[in-house]
Formats: sequence, structure tokens, C-alpha cells
Amino acid sequence: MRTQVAIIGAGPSGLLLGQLLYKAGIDNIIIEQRSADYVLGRIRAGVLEQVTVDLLKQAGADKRMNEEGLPHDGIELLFKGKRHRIDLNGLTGGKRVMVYGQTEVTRDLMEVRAQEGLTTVYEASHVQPVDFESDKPKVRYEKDGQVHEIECDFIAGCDGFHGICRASAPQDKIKTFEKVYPFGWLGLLSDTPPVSHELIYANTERGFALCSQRSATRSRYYLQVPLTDKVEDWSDEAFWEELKKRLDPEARANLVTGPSLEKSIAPLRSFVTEPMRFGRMFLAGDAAHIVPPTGAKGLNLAASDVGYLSQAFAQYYKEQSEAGIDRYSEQCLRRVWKAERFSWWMTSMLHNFPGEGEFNTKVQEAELDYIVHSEAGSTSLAENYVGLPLV
Ligand code: RFL
Ligand code: PHB
Repeated sequence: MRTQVAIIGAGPSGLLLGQLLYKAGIDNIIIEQRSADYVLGRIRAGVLEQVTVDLLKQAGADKRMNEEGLPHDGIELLFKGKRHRIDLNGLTGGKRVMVYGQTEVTRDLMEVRAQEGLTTVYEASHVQPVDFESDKPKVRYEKDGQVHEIECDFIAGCDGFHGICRASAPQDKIKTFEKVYPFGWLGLLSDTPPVSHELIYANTERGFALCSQRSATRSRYYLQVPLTDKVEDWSDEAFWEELKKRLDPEARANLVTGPSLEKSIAPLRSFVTEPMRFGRMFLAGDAAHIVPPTGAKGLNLAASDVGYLSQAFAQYYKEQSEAGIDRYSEQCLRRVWKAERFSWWMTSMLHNFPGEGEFNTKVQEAELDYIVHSEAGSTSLAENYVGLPLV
């Protein structure tokens, strides 16, 4: 088999890249180690920046998002028992975010890909990028007991944090930067109406909490938990009781509880790989970088990476120019580091850090007080939250 771009991984970055390339007339094949249902079973991000919304439109996968997604003009910060609204729209000259789940984005991209008859190999094992430092790269994999090889011009490593692409990069050419946080997020999805019409980010003495949503009838809530907690330790009742304790009286009174549809714990980590290109292999999305979810940036960074990458490949094929692919890594990393900074800052300001003591709590409260009462402070938060412009 031969294609122009072989994409490893059918998460949001691989699927979006495939569709953007197809729209630019560039042939591609996606190779994914899991089944389509498994990929759809992962409940993750929920907030899309305008840049991501625009790319989904360009990919032709925006119809259902336009009908069912929830545009949000603000968020609320809860600290010292009171909520304060950040007017995202007013502070950014009219920008907003779209609340639409990663599961739905993935489903929409899978559907358009199937409609166009494009090839995705699911349940491939032993996937391996080969010879990417030559001009004849290949992707090798096994399926149904047989070894297959795809010859290509380029490999896109869209295979997430635990993928094979970053692991296959020459170790003397790669540098990584990492920060691991001493807690995780326990998430719960339920068919209950959201507690409030906007997202609530809560700093409390019992730890961080987030009230998010997927629709008028489906909610997503998160609690900061110690890394030692196991999901089995948390009954639905225990989750709701703890969430109530982390809310203000009005939200507590409005909270509708119900059985969980999904419950999972995710550790929090900041991680960056430099560079994001190794010969003819390009890393994109979680394969190259991870942010803690507090800034809602992971999925959005994955989208902007593949936006840049699809432009770079289009320039290569249409104008026979390598300028775009040569610039890719540096262009992405400028945006990545700003999102890393914002996500680290939101995480630092909103969570309870074990062992940091009361001084830290007082500084967090002072910072939150400054942010909500200073136009400069709230504008800085708002412009980062809605997403910095592409450069
Ligand atoms: P993904 O989604 O991990 O997809 C990678 C795909 O590659 C496949 N794969 C391989 N395929 C072939 N061969 C191999 N050797 C392979 N190894 C892996 C995997 O099966 C998978 O299908 O990465 P992608 O596409 O870069 O997308 C990134 C986003 O998924 C990620 O940034 C966000 O979900 C991060 N994130 C969140 N981001 C937000 O913006 N807001 C959130 O609320 C939010 N919550 C989360 C999250 C990530 C979580 N993780 C990683 C556990 C909550 C969780 C629990
Ligand atoms: C979510 O809805 O899953 C979500 C929203 C905002 C975040 C993180 C997660 O910052």
C-alpha cells in the first residue's frame, strides 16, 4: 500500500488531520491500534476554542456541533464561598467558546471520514514508524496475523501520550520537559441538568471542583482527589456528597444528582517534547505535549497542531515548498508553551497543594480576588481561555 501521509492514531488529532488533508486533495491512511468503539468510549475534553470550531468547519465536520453545541460567553470562579463571573465575551471583543464533547467531535469526524470512503485501519497491532529519517518512510503494522507495510511521503504521529511515534524518535535528538502534580481529577458524567448555565471552577479548602456540562440534560463534574484514590473507592453517593461540600449554597441547592454514566480518575501532568519533527515524522497533539485539564487546552492544542501541519503539507504538495514543514515545530511550540503556562497557572491557582500550607492558600485567594476585580487580570484569563490567535 502507498499513500502521501500515513497517520498513526485515530483520536481527534489524527481524524481532524485526515479530514483537513483530504479537503486539500492529499491522500492519507489512518492506522489505529484500538477499535472505533473503544476510541468513542473515552470521555475527555468539553470546551472548544473558536480556532478549533473553525478547523472543524474547514474539515466539513461542523454540522451537528452547530446544532447541538452550546456557545458560552463566560465562566465562573468560586472561591471563599462566592462565585464571580468572568465575562469572556465582553473582555475579548466578542469571542466565546463552544461546549461540545470530545466524544461528539470524534464521532462527527469518524462519520465524515466514512462518508468520503477514506481508509482507517482499526485494531492494528505492533504499529511502527520506520525509516522516517530517509525520504522513503513507512508504517509497519500487524492485522489479522499478517504484517502490512504502508509506504508514504510523511508520517504524522497522532498517537497520544503513550504512543509509539515519540518513543521511536532518536533519543539523542529529543528533549522533554515535565511536571507531575500530586493529585488527580475524578470525573463523573450523568444524565442530569447542569447545576448552572456556565462552567464553575471552584477553589475550596477541600480541594478543586469543576462543574461542566455536555447539554441541557447531561452534566460533567470533576473533583480533585489524591493520587492514591481508586475509582472503586468512590460510590456515586460519595461523589455527590463531596461535590456539594465544594459548592456555594445556591449551587448546592440547585444540584441535581443521579446515577453516573461514566466515572474515571485522570492524573494531572504538564509535558512538552522538543522538537516536534524528526525527519519525515511529525508529532501532533498529546503525542507531543500534555497539559493539566484546568485550562481546557489539550484538545484545542491538538487541533491547532494539525491545522498548522495540514497547511505545511498543502504547501509542500501545491507549491513544492518545504518552508511550512521546516517551520512546523517552532510554530507549534510557541503556542504550546503559552498554553502550558496558562494551564499550569490555572492549576496552581485553583487546587489544594498538599504540604504547601496556609500561606499558599492566602496567596491563591489574593490572586483570585485580583483576577476577578481587575480588568487587566480578568482580561488576561479571558483571552487565554478563549484561545490565543494563531500566528
Ligand atoms: P488521543 O486522544 O490520546 O488519541 C491518540 C490515539 O492514538 C492511538 N494510539 C495508537 N495507534 C496506533 N499505534 C499505536 N502504537 C498507538 N498508540 C496510541 C490511541 O488508541 C488513540 O486513539 O490523542 P490526540 O488525538 O492527540 O487528542 C488529544 C486529546 O485527546 C487530549 O488532549 C484531551 O482529551 C486532553 N484532556 C482534556 N483536554 C481538554 O482540553 N479538556 C479536558 O477536559 C480534558 N480532559 C483529557 C481529559 C485527557 C484525559 N486523558 C488523557 C486520560 C481527561 C482525560 C481523562
Ligand atoms: C469538560 O467538560 O470535560 C471540561 C471542561 C473544562 C475543563 C476541563 C474539562 O477545563
